[in-house]
Amino acid sequence: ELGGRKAKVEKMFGLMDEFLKNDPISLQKDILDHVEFTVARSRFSFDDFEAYQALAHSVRDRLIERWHDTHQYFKKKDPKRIYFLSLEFLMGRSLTNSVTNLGIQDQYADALTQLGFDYEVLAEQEGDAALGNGGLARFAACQMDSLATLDYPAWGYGLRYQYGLFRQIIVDGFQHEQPDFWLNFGNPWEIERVHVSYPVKFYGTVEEEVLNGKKCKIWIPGESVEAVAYDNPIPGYGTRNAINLRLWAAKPSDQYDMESYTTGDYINAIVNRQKAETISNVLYPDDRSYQGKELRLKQQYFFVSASLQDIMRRFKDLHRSFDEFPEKVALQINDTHPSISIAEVMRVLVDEEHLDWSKAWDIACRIFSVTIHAVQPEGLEKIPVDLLGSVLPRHLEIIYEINYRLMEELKKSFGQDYDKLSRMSIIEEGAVKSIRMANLSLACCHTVNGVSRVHLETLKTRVFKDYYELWPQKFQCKTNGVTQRRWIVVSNPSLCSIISKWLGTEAWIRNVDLISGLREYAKDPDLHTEWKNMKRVNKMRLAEYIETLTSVKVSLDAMFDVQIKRIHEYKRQLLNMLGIIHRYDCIKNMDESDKRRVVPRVCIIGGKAAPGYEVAKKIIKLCHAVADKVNNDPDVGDLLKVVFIPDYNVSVAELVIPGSDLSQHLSTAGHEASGTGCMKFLMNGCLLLATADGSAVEIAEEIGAENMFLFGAKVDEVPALREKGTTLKGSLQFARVVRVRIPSKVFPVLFAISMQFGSYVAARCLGSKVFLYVLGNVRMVRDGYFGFKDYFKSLCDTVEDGGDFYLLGYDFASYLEAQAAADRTFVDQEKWTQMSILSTAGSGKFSSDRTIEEYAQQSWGIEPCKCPF
Ligand code: GL9
Repeated sequence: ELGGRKAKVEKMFGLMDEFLKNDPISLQKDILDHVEFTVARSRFSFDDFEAYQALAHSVRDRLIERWHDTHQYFKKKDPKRIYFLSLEFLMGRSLTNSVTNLGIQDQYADALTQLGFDYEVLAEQEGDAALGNGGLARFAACQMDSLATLDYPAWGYGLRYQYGLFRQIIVDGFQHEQPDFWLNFGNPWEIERVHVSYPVKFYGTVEEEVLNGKKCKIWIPGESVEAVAYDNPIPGYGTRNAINLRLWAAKPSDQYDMESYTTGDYINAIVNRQKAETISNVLYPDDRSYQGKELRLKQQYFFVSASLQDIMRRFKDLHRSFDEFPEKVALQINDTHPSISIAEVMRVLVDEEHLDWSKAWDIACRIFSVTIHAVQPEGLEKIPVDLLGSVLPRHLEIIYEINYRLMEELKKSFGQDYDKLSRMSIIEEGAVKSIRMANLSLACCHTVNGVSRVHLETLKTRVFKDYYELWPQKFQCKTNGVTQRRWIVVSNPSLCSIISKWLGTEAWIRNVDLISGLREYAKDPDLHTEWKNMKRVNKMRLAEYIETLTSVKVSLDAMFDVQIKRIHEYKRQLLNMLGIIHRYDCIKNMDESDKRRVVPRVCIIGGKAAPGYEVAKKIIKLCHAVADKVNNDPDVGDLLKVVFIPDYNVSVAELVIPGSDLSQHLSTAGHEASGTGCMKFLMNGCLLLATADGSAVEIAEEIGAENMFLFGAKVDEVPALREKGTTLKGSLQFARVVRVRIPSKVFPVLFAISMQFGSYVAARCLGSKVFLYVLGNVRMVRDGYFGFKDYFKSLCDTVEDGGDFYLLGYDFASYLEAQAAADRTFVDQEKWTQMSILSTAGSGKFSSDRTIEEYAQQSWGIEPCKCPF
């Protein structure tokens, strides 16, 4: 009977078109079908949002088609697969990215025009999928794009949060958080897989059992929650491959609370069942400090357990023995968040598959690799032993066993060096006994990756020094990258055409090294004209956006100077603010002839502060307080505008980055593991003003330090500067701005003297005059010049009384110099444009395609598996 059905289906297929058609008529028909049958509106009456939904569904059909073929092909070829485990993916919008990667954007635009719709308008209807906090999560999304494009047999696994990262709204200049219930209007980009579901267990006890005369442990769980798969196809560019990002949602399981049913408490049993869903409800919005939260641990184990069941099922479909597991499976742990998977693999192999411990451990060590995204040891996750023991009792035992064996091995190398042993132990003793998840990863993973060269160095010499000395070969540098598909092709189509035109090919979209070919034309006046026009049009779009959101009108002739990223003390948005205050103060002190020489600026800041991060929230308020004063000061006019862009997210970045002239990356050296925003700006030809930190060091090598504005203390100078305890305190007695004319030869002497007395002096030429500034800007904030005196006090203390841990005082002078250099260069538009072209031309290394190739070859040992067209 089965055979008969197969024959009928094959006959049917013979009648169908081989693939969905992509000519404008077929697309229109498909869109209208979806209006009528998916969105269930009349094809004679539907609005923009409904049109977007229908459009999205027609794209989704095309994605599914490729996605099926890809997975069938993977199944047939059975290559080694990479499974990318990440608690966060920041996908943003999918529509334009999908049609671009499918190569049918023009056809869709035509089809819609013929239906009387504008593609751009419909694309704006889509909300952002913000299932992540920031850089780490967006990097995961860029990597998925590269994995698909480079035809790697890859799967992403994560959590399908119902609430993404909070929406930021600004009320009177203060940040407020609102829930992001992003699934409210449906999500056409996912496919619900009701049949792909696995039970995930929690709590309970561990018991001993005798099996075939051997003692074994079994876990008797106390709670079971069902994990249901939602698949998100990820199309590659210029290939038929579309890979899968599988996100898990928690659903109550029938076995959730058997007890209450049997005792007849029906209503309570149902209410309790519902609690299961809370596991995947909400993304933790603090990017670093969620230590010790039970729900967080449950989220981690929930997605890890479901993913591993899925991976093992797929493996067992084709293979009998786990001996082959490492030849078929590579598991990538994105930061320490999914590292409980190491204990889970051991539990499954030992308790369920009955492998010997050492055999199981050997397998685990061959499949896992980890990437660390943090710099500070405090950023590494620790789980209190009591918590782990209650939620995952068997896993705690397993971790103890791993640690016991590790310590025995270490004793062979280090003898009785108990200090070292206790530093390297997976278990941290102390007031709260905890599991160090990073050490668990280090003990097991064959590769430990840093995200930039500077970062790897920090891992080797500070954070994981002991481990590095023991296993140097494990440590590798994989400098981050971003996908040029989203960050140029999708978000800056005019730049994309210029690049393709001048290179005479679109091949750079898949092979980004070719982009260096632009260097040859860096001085070409025709290219300059096109480049400047492109920038101006993008600035216009951004200016309109700014005006709609903030009612501030900005001049297109001004330099658009941008700092967008999470608000963090180490990222030093406060340094930017002090620079702006300083600029404002200078302008206020100028006469008309001086003013004519000032380069007008629009200072744009955007970013979210973690809801519980008070200092960061004060910085946001300061931006607004300064903006209020500056933007309404008739003495200033267009010379300076300050704009805070609310609710920064991926889509906002796609709009802002192409429209900016200068971007700021101000982290205190040694604090930004990599930074990826800077790479997006670089690709878009925005000049960088940056400290020598994270990936900026490598950017300088690629484009030449002379093509960016570098400033500030170097990584290896920072500890000594902190030691000296330099603070801003000394400078407070001084006036705000002292205007004197002095010959520039005297500057170094003045700097030296001022350092002696613990104050900071900056000198700068503006117009015909030389100014000598003594840093008193903090004092202006403290004295209430911008209002909210009491509120800002503690913020001022962080730089004045708090020891200035992030060295704002020390770096201020060189920051101002870098800013002055940017001003001087901007006046020379030819020079600026040339530097801008050289930035884009030098951005090739910072494609996530390069990053993924390095991971594939050096860590995962996987080969491309290209689905034939
Ligand atoms: C981060 C680092 O801080 C960044 O420097 C790095 O570029 C990215 C990606 O590797 O990872 N680690 C981290 O926790 N975040 C990062 O951005 N924070 C967020 O994702 C909010």
